[in-house]
Amino acid sequence: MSTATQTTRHTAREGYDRDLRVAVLGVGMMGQDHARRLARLTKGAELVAVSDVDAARTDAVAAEFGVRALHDPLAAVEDPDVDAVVVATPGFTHEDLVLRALGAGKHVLCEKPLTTSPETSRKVVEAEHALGRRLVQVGFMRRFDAEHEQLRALVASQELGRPLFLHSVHRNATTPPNFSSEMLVLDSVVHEVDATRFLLGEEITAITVLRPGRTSHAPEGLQDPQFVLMETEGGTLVDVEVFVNTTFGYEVRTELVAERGSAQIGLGVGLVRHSAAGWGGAIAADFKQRFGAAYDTEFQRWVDAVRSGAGVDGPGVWDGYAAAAVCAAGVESLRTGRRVEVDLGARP
Ligand code: ISE
Repeated sequence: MSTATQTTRHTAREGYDRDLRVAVLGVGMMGQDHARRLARLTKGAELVAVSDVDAARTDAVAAEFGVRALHDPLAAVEDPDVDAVVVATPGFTHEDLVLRALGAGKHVLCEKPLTTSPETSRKVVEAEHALGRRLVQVGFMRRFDAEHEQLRALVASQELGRPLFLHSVHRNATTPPNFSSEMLVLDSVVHEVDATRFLLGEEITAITVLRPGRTSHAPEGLQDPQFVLMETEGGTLVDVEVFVNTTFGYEVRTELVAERGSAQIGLGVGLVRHSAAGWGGAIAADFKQRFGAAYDTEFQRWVDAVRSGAGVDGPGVWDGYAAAAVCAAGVESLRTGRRVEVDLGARP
């Protein structure tokens, strides 16, 4: 090709015909995992920088991957040598970072929550809408899990008829320090909210959060477990047992009950061993292990979508807003003990 006709596409609007230069903001447990993924696994992406409020951690992670250490995440968002950012900082920083990224025309993959309230998430929805193009994807990784995709396809095929119930279990071995009762809803049940919307293709219209007896393994003051009941616009009832100090492992299961049959995902039936000790298999230790492949797929599809010019391939700002609205209603129900209705308002 002659020089005169050569073009290099590299704008957020048109896509990229070179590797996408990505910065990871927040390199705690999840951000480090994503930095490793981008540096070692995701095709078409180049990890170029990391940033964290903890300067020593920023320097250590930057050195591990041989990339720039940027001590101010807002500067990283506006850096001309960064095309896209992964936001893995604490939730309360997301609003500012995502709005700045939109202002700078940068692509974003934002870990959940999109922001910490429905009002601020709505602001992000409006800001992206005003730009007229999709720049923000929200990190609900379950949508990239093969079993979740299969269950969604089964529902969509209507082979089993109308969905009547989803029965879900969400169990963690332990919680990090300072995990509050509200965080069971905001941090854990938020995935069930998105999974429900994904699996059924319907909005959630009401939520009730009940307080069963507490496990003795929960830190003082933590309401663990909780029992959540959600209602969808189509009349499906969704119950979730969320129990985050089981002490032994990570379990996420969902059973669909429909008019003509039922289907279950998350049984974790990998290797089944028989020995003098009995028979059985292994339980995943945590969500990084259980959903590792889903995160890998999520990142590859996001990078492919950004490079192609599509921008987003997965949950977007509306999904982040809907999850924030249902979870805020869930926190109100946890506090009052009452059923709380959810009204998302009009979608722009
Ligand atoms: C954690 O923040 C996650 O996002 C995990 O997927 C979830 O299972 C866990 O309960 C949360 O604390």
